[in-house]
Amino acid sequence: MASGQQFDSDCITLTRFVLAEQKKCPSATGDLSQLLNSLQTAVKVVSCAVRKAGITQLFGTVGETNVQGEEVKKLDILANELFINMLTSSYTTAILVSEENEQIIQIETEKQGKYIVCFDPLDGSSNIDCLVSIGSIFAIYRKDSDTPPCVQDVLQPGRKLVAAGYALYGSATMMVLSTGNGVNGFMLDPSVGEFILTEPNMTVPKKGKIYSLNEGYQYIWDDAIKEYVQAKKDPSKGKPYGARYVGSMVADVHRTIKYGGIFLYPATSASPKGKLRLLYECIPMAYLMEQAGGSASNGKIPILDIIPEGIHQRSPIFLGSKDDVDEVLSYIKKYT
Ligand code: P6P
Repeated sequence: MASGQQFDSDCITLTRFVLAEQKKCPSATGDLSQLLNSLQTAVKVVSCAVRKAGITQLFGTVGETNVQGEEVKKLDILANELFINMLTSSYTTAILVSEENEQIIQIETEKQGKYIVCFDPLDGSSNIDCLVSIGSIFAIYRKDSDTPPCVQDVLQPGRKLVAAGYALYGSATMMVLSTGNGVNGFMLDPSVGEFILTEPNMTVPKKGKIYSLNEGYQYIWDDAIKEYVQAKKDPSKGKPYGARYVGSMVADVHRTIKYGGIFLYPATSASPKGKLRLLYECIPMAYLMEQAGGSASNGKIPILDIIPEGIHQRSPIFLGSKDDVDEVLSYIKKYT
């Protein structure tokens, strides 16, 4: 929209894009468009709050811990309330699942719609106070049953997703979204308050030159991961990869889509099921990665084929360029 003093009188805003996608689908009712517009309102307010956090005393903790046993930061609370309130008042959702809430959130009958949204309202919150990029992640399913909303409605594999996306609060704020026809990136123009299509048809390179995982756990990785990571550094096995790790999944995944390579959060002896949560971290990121031409696995099967058994279930995850994911899976296969 506004670049320097130039204005694009026909720029594609996220709202326009979503409406155009809706018009491509004759059976569409507009509910998904309404849901995504409510989501982007929540993201805009979170973005504003993140950028003012230091000034408005939103840094720091509220002295509580969430269902994951992690310290809850003030921005976490605000982000969670925004997502819940904006989605509830969109009249398009029946159930919400939040990283911050132990139980599912059932929408009151008079406001119920047909969608289920699983979200991490502010992922990477341990990075808030040091100004490292953080993000929001969401996954949208259709409620298939005509029985009253219950947790069973939520436990759907990623293959049944309607849409998924994330917001990255980095040097700029960007929403990256897929509704099943590829991946598109929308940069927030804060002077206008609109998300503008700046990265159409995002595609992950087939092979990359970056590996991304927390090397602090090296001594508690499985042998396959130890051998794979060692190989990425060994000049006798080809040009060594670069190492990059932000510690915010949204930032690490966004870089992986843009530049290629692989993001790994493997199981360790300390976290035998991995750390990242299946419903609102692994599945939406795996969906986006596959839509962008990459792949995502738990080390045995594609993430999108996993049937969730619990709303806060964790999973190992290996995602990124197809060739890089295939390579790490070949190491894992050697040890099974
Ligand atoms: P570790 C942030 O806390 C998070 O949930 C993800 O955003 C990130 O990828 C991961 O945990 C970082 O975990 O164990 O490396 O600090």
